[in-house]
Amino acid sequence: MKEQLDLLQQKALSEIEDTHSVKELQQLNVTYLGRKGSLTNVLRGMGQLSKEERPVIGQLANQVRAAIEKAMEVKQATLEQIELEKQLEKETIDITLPGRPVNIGGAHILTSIIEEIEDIFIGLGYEVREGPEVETDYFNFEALNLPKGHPARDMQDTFYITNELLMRTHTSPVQARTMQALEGNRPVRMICPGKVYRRDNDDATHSHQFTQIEGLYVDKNVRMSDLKGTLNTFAKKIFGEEREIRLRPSFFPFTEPSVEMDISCKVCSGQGCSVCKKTGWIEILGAGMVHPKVLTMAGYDPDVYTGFAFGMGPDRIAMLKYGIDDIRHFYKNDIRFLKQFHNA
Ligand code: 2NM
Repeated sequence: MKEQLDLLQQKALSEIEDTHSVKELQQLNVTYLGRKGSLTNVLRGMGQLSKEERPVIGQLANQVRAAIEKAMEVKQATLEQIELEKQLEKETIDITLPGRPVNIGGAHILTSIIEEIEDIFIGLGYEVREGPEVETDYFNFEALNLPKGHPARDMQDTFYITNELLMRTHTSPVQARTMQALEGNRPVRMICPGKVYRRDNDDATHSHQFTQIEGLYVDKNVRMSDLKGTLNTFAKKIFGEEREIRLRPSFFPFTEPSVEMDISCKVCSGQGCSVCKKTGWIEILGAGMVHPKVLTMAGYDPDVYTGFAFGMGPDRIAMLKYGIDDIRHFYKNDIRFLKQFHNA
């Protein structure tokens, strides 16, 4: 029996030595030391031993078990170390690889152009004001000298919500609200940027929703020459110092007299090309002296206060400035279009 145990130990130690994985080692543990393992098997023969032999063999068996366990422990540590090293090698990070690009967003081109226009007028002493996109009939039309029955109030042009509520068709109601809030006894110098809505079939030059910036300057002794000087300064700042302006007579219900302003064509420098339709001039905004009725309705005495107002479309200005040929590009949110302006 002693030989049996010696043999078993030898065999076990050599097999342990030959294992290549923790899994194999666990298998050996079962084979030699398990409940149905080789060592248990040998010890089953203890019954046939004499009284004297039994403790000797028992002690030897314990030594064999201890030796096998110790060998397994050592081997297990070695194997675990090897497996860890293999895993670490497999999982190394190559810090020289290029990083993944991080896509940083940017302002929408219309936001940028609106901010640029705001900055110009802030520099001229104007404040920026905003108002609701859902407006009352009164502020969108009535207060701007567009009484009921006026053709510009046509159902065809306006998104009505109820008889009295509608989507604003321009941003001038913000100016009517501002004047009213100042109660007719303080000067006003403001611009109001924002979204406006018109019932229109979308095409390259029309959108049912677009942007507007309107401006208003009311004080004692405000004259047409102030309007011209202000808009000339604006045109040169936004389109370039070499641009000329011209004013043509026009009509708006809320101003009298009314004008439209053109800038000289940059493409052909006034020679006439397809952009300016061979005229050498490009229309960019409408303006005029605030109608006495509008001042009166807002609580200002037109014999004491006068003012000028203007309105422009940032969509159109951005299209001219950057040669964009379709207004719908602004509202599709195609990143290939938008990102062209992120360094503009
Ligand atoms: C335009 C053209 C001319 C305008 C008038 C007013 C107000 F509120 F003072 F009456 N705001 N904006 C105006 C004047 C707008 O857009 C083409």
